[in-house]
Amino acid sequence: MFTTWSLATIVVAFGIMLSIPRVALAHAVLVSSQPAVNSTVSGTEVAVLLKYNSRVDMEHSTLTLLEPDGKVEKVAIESEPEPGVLSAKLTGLVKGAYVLRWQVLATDGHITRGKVPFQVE
Ligand SMILES: [Cu+2]
Repeated sequence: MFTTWSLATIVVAFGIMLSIPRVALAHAVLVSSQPAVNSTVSGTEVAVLLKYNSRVDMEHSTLTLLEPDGKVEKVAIESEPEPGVLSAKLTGLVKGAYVLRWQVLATDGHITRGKVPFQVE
């Protein structure tokens, strides 16, 4: 009995999971980034360009940078060169591993977040 019940629960749960990606299509998803995910850049300054699949609200979006020494810094979003694209500038970079974390508010009112790990040589 218990096994049958569990299987039914799993099937229902899986059905719900399958329906989520269709809803998620309305959210802002990162299409491309500069620096690219897992790329290596050089120099102390890097221009950031994050491109999303939908319009985002620059005022309610945030960028933070996890630095090689573990410090987390807020990064100012400079401009929205075109709808769905955010630009920023990273300065004072040193050699090491960084993670740029983004959180954006899409025009559908949903917040999405993600990260862009990259290396500075
Ligand atoms: Cu959405």
